[in-house]
Amino acid sequence: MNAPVSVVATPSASISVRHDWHREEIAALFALPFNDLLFQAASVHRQHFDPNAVQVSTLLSIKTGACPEDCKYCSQSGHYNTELEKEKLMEVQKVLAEARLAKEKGASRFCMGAAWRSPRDKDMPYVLDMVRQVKEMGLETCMTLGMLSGEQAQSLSEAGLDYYNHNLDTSPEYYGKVISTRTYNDRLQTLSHVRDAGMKVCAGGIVGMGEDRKDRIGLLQQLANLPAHPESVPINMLVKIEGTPLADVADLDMFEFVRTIAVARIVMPESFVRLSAGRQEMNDEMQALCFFAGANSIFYGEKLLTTDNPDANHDQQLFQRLGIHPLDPRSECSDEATEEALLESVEAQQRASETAPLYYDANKRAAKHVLNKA
Ligand code: SAM
Ligand code: DTB
Ligand code: SF4
Repeated sequence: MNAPVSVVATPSASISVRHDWHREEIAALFALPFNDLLFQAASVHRQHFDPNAVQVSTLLSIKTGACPEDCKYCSQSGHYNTELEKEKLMEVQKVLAEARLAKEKGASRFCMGAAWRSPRDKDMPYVLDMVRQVKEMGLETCMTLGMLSGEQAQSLSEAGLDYYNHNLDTSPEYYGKVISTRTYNDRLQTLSHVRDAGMKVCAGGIVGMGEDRKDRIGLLQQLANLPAHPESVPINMLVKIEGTPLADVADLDMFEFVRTIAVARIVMPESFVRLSAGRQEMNDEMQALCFFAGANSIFYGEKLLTTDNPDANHDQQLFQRLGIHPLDPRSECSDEATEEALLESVEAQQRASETAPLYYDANKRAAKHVLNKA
C-alpha cells in the first residue's frame, strides 16, 4: 500500500482564501485517508461558519423544456426525448404565489430557473419584474437563465437580483464530452459579467457523469482559482434522466461524492457549498456525512427544476435529528445594528467560549452585507 500523503494531513490553524491552487495539491487532498480529509474539512468549516446552520433555497422552473442546448445530463434539452412536459415562461403572478409558499415553508432564498440558452430581450421585462416582486416579499433572489450579456447582467443587478447561478459543470477537459453547444469560455464570460454587475455568483458542477477524479479536481481548481470564489458552490450529483445520453452511466461511489464536498470546502473556505441535485437518492446518513464534510446549503421543497427532491417534512425531521437550524442571513443582525456593535458581540461570544471554534466570520460577513444594503 502507498504511504499516506502527509502534506495536508493535519488541519492548519486557518486556511487562507487562495486563488492559486495547483491540481497536485487538490489531488493530494482527495487522496487523504477519508477520516483525515473529513477532519480537515470540518475544521476549516468551523473556522468560517456555524457548523450547525444550513442555508435553504427553494427552486422553481419558470420556463421548462425545449432548450436548444445539448447538455447530455439534462431533462430539458430539446435534443433528447425525455417525455418532459414543456411549459412557456410562467406568468409573474404564478411565480409570486410559489415564492410566497416557499417563504411560508421556511426558505430564505428563491431561485428561478429557465431552460434557455440565454434570455431573449423580450423576456427580460417579465424576468426583471419577478426579481423586483420576489425581493419585495423579503426573500433573497437567485436566477439561472443561461448565458448573459454584460447588459443583461447589469439590468438584473439593478432590479435587485442577489445571486446568479451558472455552473462550470465539470473540468475543461471533460466538458466537451458533455456539452457541445456552448464553450467553457462562454461560461467563464457569463460569470465575469455577473461579478462585474455586482451580483453574487453561484457556480458549481455535476459529478457522477462518468468523469474521472482528475475531472472533479479540474472542476474544483477552476472554481477556486476564479478571481473571487463563488459565494455559493452547488455540487450536484447527476440525476439520471431516461432518454438522455447519460441515463445509464455508472454510479459514482458515495464516498467519492463526500470527498468532493470536503475538498470544495477546503479550497473555498468562505463559500456556501450546496448539497444540490441528487439528495433524493441519498439516505439521511449520507447527507449527514456531507454536512459534516462542510456542505451548508440545500434546496428545500419537493421539486428541484423538473426532478424530485426530498419532501420538506423529511428535511425538517433530518435537521431536527442532526441539531441543524436553517440559516437566515437577515436574522444575523437588526437593521439598527452598527457594524462595530456587531463585531463586538461576535468577539464577546468568542471570549465567552474558549473552546468554541471560530466560526463567526460568515455571520459577520452576512451581517455586513445586510448593513451595506440597509
Ligand atoms: N439553462 C440554464 C443553464 O444551464 O445555465 C439554467 C438551468 S440548468 C438546469 C442549471 C444546472 O442544473 C446545470 O448547469 C446543471 O449543473 C444542473 N443540472 C441539470 N440537470 C441535472 C441533472 N440531471 N442532474 C444534476 N444536475 C443537473
Ligand atoms: C444547480 O446547480 N442545481 C440546480 C440549480 N443549480 C438550478 C438545478 C438542479 C437540477 C436538477 C435536475 C432537474 O430538476 O431538472
Ligand atoms: Fe438547457 Fe440548462 Fe438543461 Fe443545458 S442545463 S439543456 S442549458 S436547461
